[in-house]
Amino acid sequence: MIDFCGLELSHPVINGSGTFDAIAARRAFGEQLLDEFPFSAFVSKTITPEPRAGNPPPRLWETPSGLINSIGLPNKGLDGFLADDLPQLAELPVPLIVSVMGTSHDQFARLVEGVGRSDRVAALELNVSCPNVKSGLIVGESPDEARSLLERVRPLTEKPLLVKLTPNVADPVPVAEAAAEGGADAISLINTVRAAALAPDSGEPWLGGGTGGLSGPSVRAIALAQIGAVCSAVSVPVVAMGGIATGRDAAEMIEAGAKLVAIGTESFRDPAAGTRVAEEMTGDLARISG
Ligand code: RRO
Repeated sequence: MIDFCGLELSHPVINGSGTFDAIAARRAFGEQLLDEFPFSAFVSKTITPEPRAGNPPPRLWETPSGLINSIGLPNKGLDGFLADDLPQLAELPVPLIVSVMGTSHDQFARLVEGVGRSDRVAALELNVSCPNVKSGLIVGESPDEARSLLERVRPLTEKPLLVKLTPNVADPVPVAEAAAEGGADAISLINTVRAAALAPDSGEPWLGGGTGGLSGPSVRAIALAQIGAVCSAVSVPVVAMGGIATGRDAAEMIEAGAKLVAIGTESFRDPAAGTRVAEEMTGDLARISG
């Protein structure tokens, strides 16, 4: 068992927010999903206070070694999530971490209070790093903003607060340090790397949202560098994500100092990737650390 902010996890592999739809997966795979759930904790798709339709299509573009998304945060809003999704996610056999995003401190506060009071929720992740929504708030890019957001929401729940950071800064370390000083219990990184794709025929932007965020194997080396730097700087646990597809990839993140790893884009290719990576990484860790 791994202790992560007081949560007892059976192995170190969780999912990256928004990359595994557990409700749809249960419809597709039935009760087998619950018997063989690929992650040791489940992170929900990010929710906002009010419902959102998301960005116009197309929303995806495949690169030679990655995926650009411009999903734009479609979700049912806080009330819809609490009424429809939360009861279903609470049936998963692992602790539930709910990801939230607001465009102001007040919105974050409403989400933390609303989600935090449910005893079905084990922890919250503050998404301060979505590349596809013009939030008007630069929390994830500014240490001062990160600290003041945490100071505002920290008193509103006793549950662990993770903060998901963006790689779209020169250096994520000062933002991670400020979030930890403000009361974050853990840091997760990286979110997607800002990216663009042009339609082959017209040369116009392909994605309905204009630009998007790149994930998958192409970002793993960037993630490894940023995660290593953040792990050296903060004492709170770090959840590492960014292009992890094999046990070896995961083991390198643990060697860099991460406590947990998260699988994102690889789950679209292999829905059982979480289980596979958890099995593979034990041997890879032994080999790496000699
Ligand atoms: O929904 C999205 O477009 C999205 C989000 Br909220 C995020 O945090 N990261 C991402 O790549 N896409």
